[in-house]
Amino acid sequence: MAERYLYAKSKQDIVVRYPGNPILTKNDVPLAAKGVFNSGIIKKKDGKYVMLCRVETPSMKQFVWPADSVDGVKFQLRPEPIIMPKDPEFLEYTTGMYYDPRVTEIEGKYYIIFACHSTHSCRLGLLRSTDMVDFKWMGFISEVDNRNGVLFPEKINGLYCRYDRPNTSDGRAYMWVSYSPDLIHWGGSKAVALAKDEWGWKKNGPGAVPIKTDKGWLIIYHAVNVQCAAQYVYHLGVMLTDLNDPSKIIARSDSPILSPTTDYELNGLSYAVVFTCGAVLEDNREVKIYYGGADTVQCLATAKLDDLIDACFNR
Ligand code: BMA
Repeated sequence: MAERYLYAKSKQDIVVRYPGNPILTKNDVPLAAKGVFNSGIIKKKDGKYVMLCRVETPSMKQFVWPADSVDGVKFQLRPEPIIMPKDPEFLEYTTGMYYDPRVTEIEGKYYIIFACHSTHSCRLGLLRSTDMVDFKWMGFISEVDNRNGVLFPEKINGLYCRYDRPNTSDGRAYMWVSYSPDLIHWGGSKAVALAKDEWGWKKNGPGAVPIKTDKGWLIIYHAVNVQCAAQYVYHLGVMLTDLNDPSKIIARSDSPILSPTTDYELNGLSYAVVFTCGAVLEDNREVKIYYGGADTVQCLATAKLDDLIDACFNR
């Protein structure tokens, strides 16, 4: 038991919180907001970062709001959020709740998967952009009760690949992989990672866009345990999957790499949440992990890529 605790402690130490956290709060949003969190991120070829922020207003309206940065730390929200599609398919479905965007660059184009709510529960929607300024609606890409869609940055065996998190009838949820020839029609679905660890027995789901390494795809995911009968606690974990078959787990950390412990992770619109929608691998092999704290503020932490890989092997 003592050994296990020491393990967890050392793993959490490999992820270093940015001392100036949170990097964005509701005060940075150009309208009355309750929170800004769970933001997707992309570092473009020109070295500039664009974050797609989840902004929530006091009346529970949600916006996907771009923010720019030259250093990946200081972000400035643009004057306007992304104008959501006028497409009849979209308008008929949505209740104005869309959130948790993930941005993936594939073959020079940017694709954004986000969760979209309606009376039929949650589905995944897809936007495309060539410049991270204009965004084009591509359609819904899942049935209902599915969220946390994340695209891989390249095709695998000639097909686009994604992880997502459909709910299961027992009230639990875990990561699945699916494939598509055109990003719209998906199949070949397979469960990847069952929710099983003590700190993630209730649910797990993809977080950041997978990072390609010579040891496999590095997956930074969220994992949930329930404390005191009703309290969900969201952690981050890491695993490595096979480069040609992302349903095969090569190695998986047996303890979280980040758990809610600071005030801005424990206290907010929700209690005890760290939740990532994006990470950036820098040239010096530092990984910037962007994460929401307590469903209220946007935070940043860093880790060395090699430490994250070692964590997967429980080294
Ligand atoms: C998940 C998602 C996230 C949220 C998290 C914690 O299911 O809905 O948007 O951050 O719950 O509340």
